[in-house]
Amino acid sequence: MATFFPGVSHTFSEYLLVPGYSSSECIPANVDLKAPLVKFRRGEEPAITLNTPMVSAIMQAVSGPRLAIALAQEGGMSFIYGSQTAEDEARMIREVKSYKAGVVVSDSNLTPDMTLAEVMRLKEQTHHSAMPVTENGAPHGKLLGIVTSRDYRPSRDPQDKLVREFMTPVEKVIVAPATVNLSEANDIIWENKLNQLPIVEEDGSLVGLVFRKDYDSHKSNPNELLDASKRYVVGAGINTRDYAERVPLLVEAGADALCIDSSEGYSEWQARTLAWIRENYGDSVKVGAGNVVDAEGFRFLADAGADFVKVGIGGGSICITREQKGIGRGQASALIDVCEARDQYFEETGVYVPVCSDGGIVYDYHMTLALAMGADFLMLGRYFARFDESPSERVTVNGSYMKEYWGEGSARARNWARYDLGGDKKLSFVEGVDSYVPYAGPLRDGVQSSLLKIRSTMCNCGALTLDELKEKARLTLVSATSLVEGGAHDVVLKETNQQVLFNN
Ligand code: RVP
Repeated sequence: MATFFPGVSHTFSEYLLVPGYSSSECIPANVDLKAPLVKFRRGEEPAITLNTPMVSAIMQAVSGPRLAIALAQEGGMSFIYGSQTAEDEARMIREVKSYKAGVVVSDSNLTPDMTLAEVMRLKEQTHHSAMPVTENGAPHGKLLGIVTSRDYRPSRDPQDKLVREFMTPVEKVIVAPATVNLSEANDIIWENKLNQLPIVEEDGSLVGLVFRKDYDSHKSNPNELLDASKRYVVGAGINTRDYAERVPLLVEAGADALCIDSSEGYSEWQARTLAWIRENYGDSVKVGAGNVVDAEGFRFLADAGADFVKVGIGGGSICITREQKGIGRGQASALIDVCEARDQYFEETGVYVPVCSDGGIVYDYHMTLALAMGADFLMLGRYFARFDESPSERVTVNGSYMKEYWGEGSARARNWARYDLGGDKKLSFVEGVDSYVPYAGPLRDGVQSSLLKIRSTMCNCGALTLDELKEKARLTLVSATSLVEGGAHDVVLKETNQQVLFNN
């Protein structure tokens, strides 16, 4: 006879936190959001601790190098998507690891043969007023000059005027060598009254640009997540098929942690992948596994050697696995069950295996709920896809700014290796959709606003750390009618409010 899980399976929106006593110490500024990323023994420290308990989803529409850098600056971590060649994924890891804080790799590069009309079009797309000119237009090509808005008059100059005719040639540009540090670069900027300073290698190839405005923002990244060599921390997705070729390239590129990306992780494929990594790298390579939705799945992966375990099947905003296959579980119930199993495992073995709640976070308060239910950190897709730094272009749909967001199981992603039933396209069917999400501006503003809400709710629960939140949180299930009571009701909303609610 089949096993029936007791009770109903619930999700985040069905819960609320009941406030507890908060002392005068409990103010958002005193809240510490540090969280373990990987397993550790009782009394020891984890090898990687997040400063912000957020990681970005292993997805083409979410985790590219630009978002990885922006998120590490806020204390979280990205897992670069694995649904690309191992070489391309390793290149993205290298891009994050070699990123010099404050040095921007330009995404609007010109060639000398481009016309003023093309420059204007690029400027409109990227909003960048300073554009380097390189030999072949590549971000790290040989620097030939620079174009800023002082170099042309858009309404007077002919539209077919060539960049080579109006750029400031490299001989007249103040540049700094790649060995310069950020503080020295800043001094050069100030002494010469520059807005930007190109950094070049000895052979003249462009490393990137330091902008006057960015120096100050770098100085104000007190939360940034750095490795021992002061490089940004970044992770990478892997699958259960080509790990023998992919893992060495990612490790070589400097990935700080790996994560098996799969829709369902309670499988022999995952155990084999973990075993291979342990045989070849011992504990030096950190690797998470998943996804599971119950205690049995957790224990299987913890015993198999996972450094963290990811929870969630079918709760992702773009995910239709539950509709297509009828597998999954309400995210809150799955999470509560797995976190209980983690605590029991810790009791028994003295090894704490962190749990990541993956998918289904819609409102900021869902983040606090997930952390209160026991999650050590959260994986978010839709949330990060909305920001400037996600890989997709911003588009206008029905008069509103949107970003594109598609599932790794959608036809668009072509990520058949994510499904462990042989990784063969012929054996697969779509489990995800292609969609738009409302554009939400720079990651930094969005994350800081979400963290403020988390901190403030934690204070209402009398918790100054995530461990305290887990211990002190008091959760209650809510009825469908009290859900209605919780939103604005029985009033006619003005448009300004609707915009605020829409952008949440
Ligand atoms: P969300 O944050 O709700 O957008 O969910 C993101 C998560 O959804 C991912 O981390 C992953 O677990 C899951 N996902 C990604 N692609 C698909 C799919 O195509 N079904 N699901």
